[in-house]
Amino acid sequence: MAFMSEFFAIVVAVLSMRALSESDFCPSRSPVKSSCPPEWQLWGSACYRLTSSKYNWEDAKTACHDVGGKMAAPRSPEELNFMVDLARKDDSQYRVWIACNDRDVEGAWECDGQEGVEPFLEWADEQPDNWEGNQDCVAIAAWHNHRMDDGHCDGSNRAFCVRHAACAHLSTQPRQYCVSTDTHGRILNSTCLLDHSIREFITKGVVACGSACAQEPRCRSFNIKKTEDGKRICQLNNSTSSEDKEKFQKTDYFCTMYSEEMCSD
Ligand SMILES: [Ca+2]
Ligand SMILES: [Ca+2]
Repeated sequence: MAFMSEFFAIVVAVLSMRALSESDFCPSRSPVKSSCPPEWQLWGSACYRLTSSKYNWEDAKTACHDVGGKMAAPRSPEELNFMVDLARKDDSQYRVWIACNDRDVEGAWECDGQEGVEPFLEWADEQPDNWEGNQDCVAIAAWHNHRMDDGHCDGSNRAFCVRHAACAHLSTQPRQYCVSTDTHGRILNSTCLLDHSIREFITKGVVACGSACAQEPRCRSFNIKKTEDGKRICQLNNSTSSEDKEKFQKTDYFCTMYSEEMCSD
């Protein structure tokens, strides 16, 4: 019960929290703006850029990782149009890799980030043609009317990279944290973001841990872990559960995560 009363205290005093449904997406009217590092362009809640050099498809994936992102695949006509404009500004005759391929099974297209759904594919006329029986990697090209073409994976092109935008909170506003709940609004106990700790220490509770996170510029979320002897460990994380879904896991000890809201726009 002590834990619960702290939770309610935090709602009133420090952090305007909202119950969320199996997500740490926290819509809020507080002023938040998305921002991108230099050389990246903001669209929605993500940042996009082209690699500065040309690579084969596999190396292009690495090049995107090296600049802090991953190779991008558009998920909607609007996103495709944004990416086309980005490439066009740079080179009117562009041909740029996206993160789609049919290397495993010919004709079965997979796009990174679109698992479990039908991939978004806008093929150019007469594409995909698997030319010479060996075209398994997808590019968008000016020459193909700004639509998709399957190409030889060892061909050399620039690539689209994408990364999350940072949420920049206006300085007068307190930083906000959301707690994930199940569909009934119950707090998801024993679910935490693992392997992202910047530092950890024994804490009095949620308010103290939340304040420590608010004062640490790299902190994006925090875990409260209860040890067997009843101590509470505050763990400051440099990521959120939406940025690393795989590491947002059930634990076999008492653990709750509070996450900085994601930018809604
Ligand atoms: Ca193919
Ligand atoms: Ca082709």
